[in-house]
Amino acid sequence: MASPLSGRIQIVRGDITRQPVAAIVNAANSSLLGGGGVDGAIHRAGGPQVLDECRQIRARQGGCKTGEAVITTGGHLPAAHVIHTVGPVWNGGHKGEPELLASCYRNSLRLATAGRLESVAFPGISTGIYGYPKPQAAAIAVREVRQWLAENEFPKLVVLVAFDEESRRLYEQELLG
Ligand code: AR6
Repeated sequence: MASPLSGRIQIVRGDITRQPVAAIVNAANSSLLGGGGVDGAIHRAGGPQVLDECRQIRARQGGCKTGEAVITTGGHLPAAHVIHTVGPVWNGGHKGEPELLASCYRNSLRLATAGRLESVAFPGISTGIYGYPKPQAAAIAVREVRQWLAENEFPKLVVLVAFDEESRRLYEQELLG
């Protein structure tokens, strides 16, 4: 039987900067000043307004801790907002990484719910430069999104963006399993 939530979670293979959603999530670092990977791509596509708001948040609260999230405009992106969250660096898995990664998803979704945002797209937080194994990260992403959607009316839709085929397959397995 199809889960009642199945229509509210989508898997898309592609570039998160192109997603026509209310908010995209950025896999940032605690400085909030940009970096490589998806962070670099989002700042390039979003333009100076995104960085400027990140700087203002940094001046106010000193950046963003691992597991937490902040929200800015989307600048030139199709998405109106960017939710910046800081994933854990993988360090073998016994340094609180699973809990911190779960917090990234929950705190990002909390901002989306608070803003009554219709749709949010996530990249595989921590699964690039930060080295989190993709299978474990996909399991946490799907578990946290499912649980959040079961308990909240917003966002109506969560898009899990897979940058490569392996990630797409892992999300699909988790969603069907
Ligand atoms: N669209 C969707 N997914 C992407 C894109 C894209 N345009 N580009 C990369 N990915 P990473 P992290 C995938 O390294 O591991 C930055 O320097 C990528 O294949 O961007 O959380 C920050 O400033 C991978 O699966 O983020 C931090 O210092 C996933 O996005 C650090 O990297 C995340 O890869 C954060 O590392």
